[in-house]
Amino acid sequence: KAPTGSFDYGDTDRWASSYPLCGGPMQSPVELTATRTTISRTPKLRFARGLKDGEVEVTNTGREIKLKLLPKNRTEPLLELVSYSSPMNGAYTFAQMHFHWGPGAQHHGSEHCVNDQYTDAEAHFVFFNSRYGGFKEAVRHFDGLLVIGVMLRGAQQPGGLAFPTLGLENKLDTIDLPGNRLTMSADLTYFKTLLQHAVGNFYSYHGSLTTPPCNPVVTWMVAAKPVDVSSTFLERLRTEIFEDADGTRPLVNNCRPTQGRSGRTITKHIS
Ligand code: BO1
Ligand code: ZN
Repeated sequence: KAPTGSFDYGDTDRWASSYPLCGGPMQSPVELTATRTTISRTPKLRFARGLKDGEVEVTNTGREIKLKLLPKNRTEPLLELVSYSSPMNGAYTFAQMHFHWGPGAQHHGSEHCVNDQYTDAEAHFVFFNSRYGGFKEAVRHFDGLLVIGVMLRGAQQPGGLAFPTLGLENKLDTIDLPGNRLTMSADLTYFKTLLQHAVGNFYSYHGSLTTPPCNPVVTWMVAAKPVDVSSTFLERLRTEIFEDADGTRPLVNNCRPTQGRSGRTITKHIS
């Protein structure tokens, strides 16, 4: 048995031998298509608490780049999303955001596939159900987590709604190796705009964490439309961020292949 926390993207079919849940039903990601999909008119989602200026902690975990918000007063969630209709049916508190990306060129880097399209990368905004008070307790419940996925498309000159990199491109050298982290202050208002876009038209289904231990406790909401991100930024993620302490293996291809849908309902929500 592999040590806790150890898994390999070259070997996704064997995750289940160390993490049984990864071989179970209701796994993520999946292919999301407009056909064989239920359409639902969904009331606009509300943010109970919003993002303002804040301190952000950015970590190279060796698997991904992860962003956390650092609240000044730890009892106050910095971002809470509320909806009393399906698929959320409650309030969810923001935990962290991270990216998945590919090796570039002809290879995709998103985990989900929307309308037969993979994109260069995918951002995940991870929330836990506020009724469970924290992530650890939430992963023990069917309705414990909400992850909002935003498909990212590399663009020379991002137009329209572009992904906010928060000035991270000037600081990548400090998080090149796993375990490295930095704290920076950032204007987070644009994240709210992006999330507002994502929760306008989206696909939802019940799935899992896309990494071990693959708990099938995630309400997935994936934005129907991809968002642009600078292709230079993506290329720098692929070449300047490493998965090993020696800085010899670039961190690329941290995306799990799509999993069987096996009878699950996918709903397309239109606001
Ligand atoms: S994902 O959004 O399905 N790719 C995903 C996969 C794994 C996690 C989160 C989201 N992992 C968990 C860790 C916890 C940690 C939590 C919040 O993220 O297993 O230890 O507390 O950062
Ligand atoms: Zn993810």
